[in-house]
Amino acid sequence: HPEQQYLDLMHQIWTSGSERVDRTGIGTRSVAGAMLRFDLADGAMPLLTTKRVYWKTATREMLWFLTGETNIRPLVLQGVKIWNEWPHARYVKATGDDIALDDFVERIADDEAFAQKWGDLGPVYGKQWVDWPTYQRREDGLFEKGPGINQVADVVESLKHNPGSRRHIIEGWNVAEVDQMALPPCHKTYQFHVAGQETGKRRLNCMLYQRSCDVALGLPFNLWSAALLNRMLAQQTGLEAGELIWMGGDVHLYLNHAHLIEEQLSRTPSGNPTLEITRKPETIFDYKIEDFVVHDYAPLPPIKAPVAV
Ligand code: UFP
Repeated sequence: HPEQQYLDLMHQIWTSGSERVDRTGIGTRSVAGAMLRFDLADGAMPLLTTKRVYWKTATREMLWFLTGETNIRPLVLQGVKIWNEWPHARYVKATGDDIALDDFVERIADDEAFAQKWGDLGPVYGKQWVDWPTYQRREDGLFEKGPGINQVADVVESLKHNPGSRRHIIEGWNVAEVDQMALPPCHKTYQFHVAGQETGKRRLNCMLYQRSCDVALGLPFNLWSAALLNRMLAQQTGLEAGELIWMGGDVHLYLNHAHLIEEQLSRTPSGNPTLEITRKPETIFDYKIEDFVVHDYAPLPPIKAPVAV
């Protein structure tokens, strides 16, 4: 079963990873460098079955990236909670107001001005993907802001018109801006590759380089999202989905996820869930959550664990 790769990686890190103190203070076991490969043919998706993965949440996040939005409010209004901890922590630190997370999030939902001030994550994925900043030199020698670069739209164009290119890249790691981001990008580089040009059955492969990976909580989402992005791009460019090749840099398990890890490693994958996209939207930016239907997904129950902030 393709999911066995994930479980093997988890097992390997847990049994032989090097233990270290990390930024969050929780501690991890970690390995350097790992690779997973998933065939996406016929609708197949890397959607874990050994615990329920909330693929709709991950899909809403992906659609939010594609809008270029970096404020958590649109996610909050859809009930997506995954980014809430960061603005909350920032608010508590900046104001000394010891507001509970739930109350903070309610305020983000109810008070647009408050959300504008405190709900933004800085120039994270969405901003870099569709509006990477540029600078132009004016006649007087000073620099002014130039038009942003939409990397996603550019990749759609290059896949259509120059499929053999080795430059189909979406990059999140803007060196000049990482220090303004609530969290520097983890899934930082996507590269696309069109195979099978000679056979007429052309497939779109996606390689993702993830610099830092929480294997228990982050990776199930990151795999789904990368495969999803590949499917949408394939649909938009008239290609079949090929393979997802995931590469991790610092690939780790948090020490306070022991119960999750032990439970999940005792479980067996089952079935092969598939994704159906029910409509072909006009552009890569026009997908709606209703366009996605998952078939044959009968996972084992979710396993809760705290996210390291
Ligand atoms: N992390 C992921 N995937 C994500 C995401 C975060 O695994 O999509 F946003 C994890 C990796 C790491 C932490 O445990 O969040 C980020 O911390 P750092 O920036 O110190 O690597």
